Amino acid sequence: MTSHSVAPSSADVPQPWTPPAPPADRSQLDSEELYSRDEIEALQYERLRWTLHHAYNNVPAYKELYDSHGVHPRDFKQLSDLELFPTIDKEFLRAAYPFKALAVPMDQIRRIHASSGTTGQPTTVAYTENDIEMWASLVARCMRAAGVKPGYKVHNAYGYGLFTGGLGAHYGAERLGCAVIPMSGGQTEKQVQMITDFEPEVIMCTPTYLLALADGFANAGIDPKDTSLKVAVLGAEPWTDGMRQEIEKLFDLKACDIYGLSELMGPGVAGESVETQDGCHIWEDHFRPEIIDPINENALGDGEHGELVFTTLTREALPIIRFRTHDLTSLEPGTARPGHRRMKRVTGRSDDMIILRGVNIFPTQIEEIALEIDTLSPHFTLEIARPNRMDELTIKIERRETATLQDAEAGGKELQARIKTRVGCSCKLEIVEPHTLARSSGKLRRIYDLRELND
Ligand code: DLL
Repeated sequence: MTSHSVAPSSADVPQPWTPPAPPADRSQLDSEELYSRDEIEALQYERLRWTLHHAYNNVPAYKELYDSHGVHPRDFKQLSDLELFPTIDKEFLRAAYPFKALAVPMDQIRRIHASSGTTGQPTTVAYTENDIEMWASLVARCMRAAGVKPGYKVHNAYGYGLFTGGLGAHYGAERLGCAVIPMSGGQTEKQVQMITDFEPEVIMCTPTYLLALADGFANAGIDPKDTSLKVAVLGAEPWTDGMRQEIEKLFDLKACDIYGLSELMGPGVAGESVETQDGCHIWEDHFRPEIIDPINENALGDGEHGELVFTTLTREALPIIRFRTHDLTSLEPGTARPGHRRMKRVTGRSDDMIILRGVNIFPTQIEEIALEIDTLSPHFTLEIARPNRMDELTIKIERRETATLQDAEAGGKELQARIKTRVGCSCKLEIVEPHTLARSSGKLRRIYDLRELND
């Protein structure tokens, strides 16, 4: 039997994080948001020591992993020593399914979610009371940074249920002092009605679902610009600045990014500030990010593009140490919150990348280029097929309603040419009529791999 304890065994190791009471004025920043880089790193050091001991003492899988690599939490003497500890990935959590990675006994668990499992068997995500409080306060931070104010009404169209999006956003909005409308995903006509009747200032959903909602408004004869919405807090899938401009123009609102993943907590690991709109600040008082080369795992410096790896600093139920996210991005100095580093927009997941005759392609690259061409819409899919033993990529893209087919075809040629020069691959193109491609109901699937059908 493992003896579980949230407090570490060695007297020399710092105590776990305890949540502060919510401030009387909820529009105020948390004090940690204003910490300097030095203060953040000092806090990270203390919290990492706690996390390493907590995981080693209470989760046999971490103990086995570290013992087999000949490392011990005592070896952590400065921040850079984190690299001594091996990385983990989804496999580590799958092997511990359902509850073997928990570092506290079940009577301290208050919530259990599961990761979406789109890439295989689901993994468990569990929270203590403090974990839920931390999560709510970080989502509230992201919302406040995005321009949401206490007293606003929030239409929450992230999916409720095992997915962390719905309940994560919900608790954050309440924590900020907002009135939440727990709409969940889907039922677009109903969403249009609720937004029209309840007049929320804020919408939270995936960027592609907001595009689907714009269609829903148009079908109801309503210009999305005439809705009450002023702020959109969008995430859960990669999107581009071109998409932000599209959405801001369509709805006449400000759109900010929110990033997170279930394994770490859910939404709210990082959030974008409306003043700068220059990428998400990672809340480094609770998460320590690193960037590594996805092939050889070598550490990469700030500004270098690679795979994002995260360590939780305060999570009690499920401490996560050096988790490989497969998300590709870079770390940049903080701006609106100078002590916390920013992450550039995620270009994509390494497992969402199309490799076409040796060239790596992400849907975000296509999105960025398509949105530069004013006869083409943001609605497209990518089909990969192997008709004659050679991989072929076909982009199906809807013309804009305002463009003729002829103009859209000229735009399509331009798209192919720009993809050739900027991404380095040739592709086929099909212009399709408006409203013919499937719309998003949450995370949008853009890639259809038909190669197995051709083999
Ligand atoms: O998608 C959590 C979330 C919910 C984030 C609502 C933001 C808003 P998972 O289902 O575990 O959790 O998926 C996590 O989604 O590793 C990224 O690949 C992708 N992702 C999430 N947010 C962003 C974003 C939620 N803002 C995976 N930009 C992550 C790009 C994102 N990709």
